Amino acid sequence: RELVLELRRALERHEFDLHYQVQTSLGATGPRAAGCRLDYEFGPTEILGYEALLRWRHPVRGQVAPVEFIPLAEESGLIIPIGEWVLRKACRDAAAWRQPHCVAVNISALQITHGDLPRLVAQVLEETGLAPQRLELEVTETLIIEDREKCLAALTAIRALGVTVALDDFGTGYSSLDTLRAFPFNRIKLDRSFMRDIAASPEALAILRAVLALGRSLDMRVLAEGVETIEQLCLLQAEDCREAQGYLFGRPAPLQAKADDTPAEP
Ligand code: G
Ligand code: G
Ligand code: MN
Ligand code: NA
Repeated sequence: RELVLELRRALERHEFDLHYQVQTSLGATGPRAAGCRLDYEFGPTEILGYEALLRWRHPVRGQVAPVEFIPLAEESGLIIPIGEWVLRKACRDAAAWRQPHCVAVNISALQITHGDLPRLVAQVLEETGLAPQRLELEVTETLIIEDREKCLAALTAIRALGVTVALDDFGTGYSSLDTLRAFPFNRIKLDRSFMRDIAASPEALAILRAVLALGRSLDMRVLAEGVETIEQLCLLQAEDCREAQGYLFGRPAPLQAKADDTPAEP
């Protein structure tokens, strides 16, 4: 396809960019739901980190959505050089932030099955001077089923560097409890489909509770994705969920060179 050829050139033409979305703590000092408004004063203790999200500014088509080009990049193998660019750029950006917030980077299966990801991560950390504790890699379960053995070895080696690992989009696709048992995740990111239904659906709420309990007993943090409303935030606080991400706290946006590293609202 034509788009694949253009994707191939996009790296050298500097058409990629990273946007960042804040991940927040809902603990005692985090943002709280006060009545029906958000008590919305971020300080450094409330921000857990920022997730890096890839953006492609196509010269003619304009912004192309990741859902359109990431599958193409994966099929064509281009996700390997693109993913390397993302990792390097995210670590370089984070190393320059004035606050030592964490940065979370999404990883595709091919980067593990067809590359030496632990070596790349070690190399990029050394190059950029970013402390390993400030980097988190987000993987999905579809990645793990590609090659379970290689994935386990790679994630274990990456953890040994001091980098943390999150299971992304948990509760969709091929999630299995065995993966949680066997893999060294620091964090579970509960898929945003559960947030969408949570106020209306007793089942979604029951699943949130079960995942929070699972996280507590496996010693993994649980982050709720896709939080858009105060009502959802209230529910999370009532359930003692400690971490969240979503449009309520901030949309993915380019980072401004501000003291608090808060992305600008688009
Ligand atoms: O903003 P949002 O439309 O960015 O992202 C859509 C999807 O694209 C998400 O599932 C996200 O995980 C994925 N994605 C965004 N950036 C990257 C990236 O740098 N690498 C990979 N592999 N996936 C990404
Ligand atoms: O799959 P992953 O979780 O990495 O992808 C993050 C995706 O979720 C991005 O496309 C991002 O733009 C999107 N996203 C982030 N917060 C929200 C939200 O509150 N609501 C919805 N609908 N999408 C969100
Ligand atoms: Mn993610
Ligand atoms: Na996700």
